[in-house]
Amino acid sequence: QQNRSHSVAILGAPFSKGQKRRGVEHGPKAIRDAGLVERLSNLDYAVHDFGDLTFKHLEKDEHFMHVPFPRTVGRANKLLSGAVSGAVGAGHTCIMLGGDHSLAIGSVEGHAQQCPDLCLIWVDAHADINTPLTSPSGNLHGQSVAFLLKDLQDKMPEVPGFSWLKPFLSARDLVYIGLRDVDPGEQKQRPIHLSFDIDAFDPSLAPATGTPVNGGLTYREGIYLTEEIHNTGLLSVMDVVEVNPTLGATPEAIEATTSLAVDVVASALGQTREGAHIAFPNIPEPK
Ligand code: EXY
Ligand code: MN
Ligand code: MN
Repeated sequence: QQNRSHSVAILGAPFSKGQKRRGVEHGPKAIRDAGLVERLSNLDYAVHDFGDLTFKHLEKDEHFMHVPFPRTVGRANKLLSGAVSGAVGAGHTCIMLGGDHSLAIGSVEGHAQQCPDLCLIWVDAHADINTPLTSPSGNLHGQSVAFLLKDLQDKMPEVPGFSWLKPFLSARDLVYIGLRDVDPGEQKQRPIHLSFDIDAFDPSLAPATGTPVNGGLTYREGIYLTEEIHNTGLLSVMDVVEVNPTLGATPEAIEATTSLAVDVVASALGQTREGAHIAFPNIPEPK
């Protein structure tokens, strides 16, 4: 694929106010500590680690209906949007390390500033398409998609902190997984935004996350999916969210989750299970 010597931007977003469990703000450090930069460098990418964004917790931020921290979440996403837009505008493929999944609002919005024709692939145990009026928990990480979709505009109240955001995505810009018969003329070359919630995997593989649900993706299914996305050559931004290193029962459980996060990023960026197709110019011979 085209990606050799292509540049990758890594953007840490240590933010957890889109849900009520603390710890997911340590996701970026945990994924870096699991060796992300080295893995991508070994795939021949020029890796630019932009470090972590600094988010402000607003003191005065009353609930909106039963939604906690609306202004804090809105402001964090506005900041993230600018950072993702800047990274994509500078020509990088951008990897956003969350943090909770409310961050997809700003990540996708910033991506869309540079690539208005993007399509969105949402890999998750959850649909994250509640509105404040349908949400059982109030948590914004379960509502990200509703903020993005034009189709839901008349179902969405005005949430404080989000006046900067105009919904821009159509339901048809969200990808289906499982299509089996697509004609050549139906294929569209569009930049892909892959929003990968680690809780899409089975909890036996990704235990260190806040809302695990049994019956998730196997390792093979998850890696197959990211390999196929790499093969399109169209990956532009990827979110990896909901890794919570404080929630593993054992150090092994935490390590399993963080190294899985590194594996899906490496796979989305072209690491293949049979080897990375980096040419060996001369096979060494014994003297
Ligand atoms: N659907 C539930 C809610 O809206 O509260 C649970 C959402 C969990 C969201 C997780 C991270 O993907
Ligand atoms: Mn999610
Ligand atoms: Mn989820």
